[in-house]
Amino acid sequence: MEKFVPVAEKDITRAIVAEFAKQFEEYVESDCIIVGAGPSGLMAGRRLAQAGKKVLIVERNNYLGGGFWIGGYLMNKITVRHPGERVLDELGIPYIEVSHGLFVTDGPHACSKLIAATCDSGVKFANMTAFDDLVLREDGRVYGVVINWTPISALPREITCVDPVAIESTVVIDATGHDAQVVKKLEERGLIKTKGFGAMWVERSEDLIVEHTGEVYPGLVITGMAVSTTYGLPRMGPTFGAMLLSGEVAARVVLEKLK
Ligand code: 48F
Repeated sequence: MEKFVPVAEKDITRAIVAEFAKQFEEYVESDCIIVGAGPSGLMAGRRLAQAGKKVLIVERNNYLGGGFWIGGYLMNKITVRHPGERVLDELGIPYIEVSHGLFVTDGPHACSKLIAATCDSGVKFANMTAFDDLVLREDGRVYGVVINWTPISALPREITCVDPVAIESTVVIDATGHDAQVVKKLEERGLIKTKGFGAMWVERSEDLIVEHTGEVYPGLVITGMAVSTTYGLPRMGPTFGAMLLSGEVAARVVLEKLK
């Protein structure tokens, strides 16, 4: 059997540190920072990177994919309504049509393919990294985000006093799902008023979320369930076509702004 090449422990450590530092420094400034690696954030990132843009996705969890892994009710099945299956076709995700225009696929298969496709497009990730705040200037525009390692917030206050750092981008996308965490930072400062998502009404919600996806404040675009929370749209439950298509719309809005 072929043996592994001899490498010292210190060389492995050096490789990790050097490559992390190189990427981190490069992505201190990018075209677009997306907060949240759920289906809408991944889709937006993929479309932007496909258009040649420099994109960093900040994700507080170790795993990427948000709610796209397990779909509804911990049952590992993802539903998508027409025309969302266009994205499943593009990514080579197998699915079945259970009734006219209603498709079902396996969460792990769909999610892993979307993550891989997003990586393939050139998007970079800062996972285990939590969005903490926005970078705002007097001109009333968003210039970036303040981030910290996720474990910092889990440690007792008395043993942690770790200042966060800021990274900049021309545009920021809030793809943090129901919590709309980025938009909420504007609300805390009285710059915007969110309505909180409404009661479930799937027939209305998917179209409304895609229609309302866009710039909510200069330099800040919203996508996915953050749109629902911001505008008080009905919640949509365990169906995902609107998340994928909303991500595409967000990318189009950002590309327009980057022109
Ligand atoms: O929740 P999530 O999947 O958002 P989405 O893309 O899709 C919503 C659906 O999954 C589902 C639904 C529709 O079918 O109702 O819920 O709108 O992904 C949001 C991601 O953002 C991350 C979070 O861990 C998740 O992966 N996130 C949330 N807050 C922060 C964050 C934060 N402060 N910093 C970094 N990441």
